[in-house]
Parts: sequence; structure tokens; C-alpha cells
Amino acid sequence: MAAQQAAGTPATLVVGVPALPSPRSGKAVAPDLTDGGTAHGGLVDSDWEPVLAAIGSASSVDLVCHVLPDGDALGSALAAGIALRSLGIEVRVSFGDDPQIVPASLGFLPAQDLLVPASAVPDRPELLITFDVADVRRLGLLQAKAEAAETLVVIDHHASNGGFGTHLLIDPAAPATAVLVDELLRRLGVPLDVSIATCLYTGVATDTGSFRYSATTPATHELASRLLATGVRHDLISRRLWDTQSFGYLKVLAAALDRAVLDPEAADGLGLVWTWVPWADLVAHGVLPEEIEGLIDVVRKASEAEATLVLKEDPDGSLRGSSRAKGAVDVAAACGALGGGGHAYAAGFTSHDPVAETVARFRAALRAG
Ligand SMILES: [Mn+2]
Repeated sequence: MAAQQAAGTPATLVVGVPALPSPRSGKAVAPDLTDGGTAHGGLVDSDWEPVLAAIGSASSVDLVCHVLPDGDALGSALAAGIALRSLGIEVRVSFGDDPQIVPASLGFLPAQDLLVPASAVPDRPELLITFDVADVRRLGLLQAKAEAAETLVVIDHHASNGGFGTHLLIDPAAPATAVLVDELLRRLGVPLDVSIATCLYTGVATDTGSFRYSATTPATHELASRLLATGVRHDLISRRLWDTQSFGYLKVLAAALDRAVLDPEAADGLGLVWTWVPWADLVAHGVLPEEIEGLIDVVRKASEAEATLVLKEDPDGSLRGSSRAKGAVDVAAACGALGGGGHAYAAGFTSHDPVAETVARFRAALRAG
């Protein structure tokens, strides 16, 4: 017979690994783990009703997400687009990049015929809804049009969202904007179909790191269950989102890993691992800048370092810094010292200094929190 556990003692998953910190010990805004995971508990009927009324009376609706869209931003906007179109509403989906390029990793998203360039959005939209846009400046070319809209609805889950619209549906406890779109569709009476579900699944999977991050709750899995029930091909979505890269990317990654430095004394002894990607590497291997956004997720695996920094060179020689932390340091503060910002566990900045000087400044600002 297997060894007995003392009553009430949780099973030990792995022997010889330090205990995990409390899931809520960091500074990240997240729901209380003990509440059963109400994913959108912050919003009430009176928040939704004026938005439903505005959609019901609009002759056309513009659905827009942030520039350089990720799976949550574009998936949310397209899911809403499919749903509103099914109600007979004229919809346009857009984002304010020129040229407007859907990332290759999101090429599978359905209903991209709804996409129009920013120039095709009216100068003064009747009803414009933003998805996953934490700051009005993240609308790029669409900022002025959004600000001129008669009705501007903001649907978002960023804690940093200061609220820039006439109607705010912002829930920092939601793990993805797509979760709020699911609620919107439920209130509109639009059933989930496989196209909508593909968009929403992409959004939720993207922002939860495939259901790994701490904001994932029982309600998140309940939503995933309803999405899978439509027949969505989560296996193919996951392969495209997580497990597909060009060979050129692998070569850029290899060079970045070869260049990585472990600095165990940084962050008051908690450790920093850092590397950088010269623009010439991207050119040499035919890799686009957006393809290396996930490179930091490999570098940050280093168990010896609490903090991770990846510097990505732009054609003009400036450096885009991305940083990550595991809960014991606040990288938003360190990035803030270099003129950037973000979350305690994920933040960034832009530097016009050389690599060594930029790393030195970041290191100096990094403190155990
Ligand atoms: Mn999001």
C-alpha cells in the first residue's frame, strides 16, 4: 500500500524543490484565489445595460484593438465582430497600425474579412468599442477617431487602465479581455459558435499563458470548457500560438542564448539574467521584430535569476527593453527608472544608450521588493 498522508496535509508534488511562494504574494493585481474565481465580478448589470442599449440602437459599430495586436486584443475584437454581424449590425474591425499587419501567428483567426484599415473607420464614429486597450495612445492611428466617437466603450482587463471612454467595462480581475467579451455575447443573447469560440479561446489562452498564469481561475476553465464544446481545435491553436516558429527565429534565439549573461549579485542577490538581440541578427535570418517577442520566455526559465532582461535593437540603434520577474522584485519600478513602465512582473522601456550602459542602469534600479 502507498504511504499514507497525514489528514489535511497536501500532497507533495515534487520532492527536493523549494515550496512555491503564496500565489498572491506578488504585487500583481489579481483576484483572491479563495473566492472561487469570479472572473468578471467587478461589473454589474448597470455597467452593461447602457452598452447593450448603445449596440442595439447603433446603425454601425467600430470594434478596435491596440496596435501590434496580440491574441487577446484581435481575438476579442473579431469575436465581437462575428457576434454583432450575426445580429445584422454593420461592423468594422480595425487597429491603428499602418501598414496594418495581422501577426503570422494569428493568421488562423476567422472573420478577418471584417478587418478594415484605420483610414476606413469614420472620423466621428457613432459607436466605437475598444478591446484590450489600456491607454488611449495604444490606439495609434485610431486615437483621434476614438476620442471623437459619439459613444466610446472601453472593454479591458488592465489594472493600469485609467478609463478614457464614455462607458467603461474594465475588470482587472478578468484574466483576459476575451472573458469580458464572452459576458457581452451572453448578455446580447448570441450563442457561441466555433468561429467565435476560436477567437475567444485564442484570447484566453494567450493572456493566461495557456492557463498557467495566476489569474487563471475555475471560471477561466469553465469558459474554456464551453469554448471546447463548440468543437474548437485547441490543439491546432496551441501549436500555432506556442509551438511554431521559423528556422530563422531558432538561429536568432540560439545567438541570444549564447550571449546571455547570468549576474547572480544583481537584485540584492536574487539574480538577473540578461541578453540582447542586435538588429543585424534579425536581418541575417529574415526574422521580423514581432517574432522575437516570446524570446524572453526562454531566457526567463533560468532558475538562478529572479529577474530577466532582454534588449532588442531597432534599426535606429535604440533598444527596446523587456523585463520579467517572478514575484520578489518589481521590474515596473526598474523600468520606470529608465522611462518605461508596466506590471511588477512584466515591464519594459526604450533606451537610447549602448547595451552595457543600459544594462548597468537597469541593474542599478533593480531592488528586492
Ligand atoms: Mn489582454
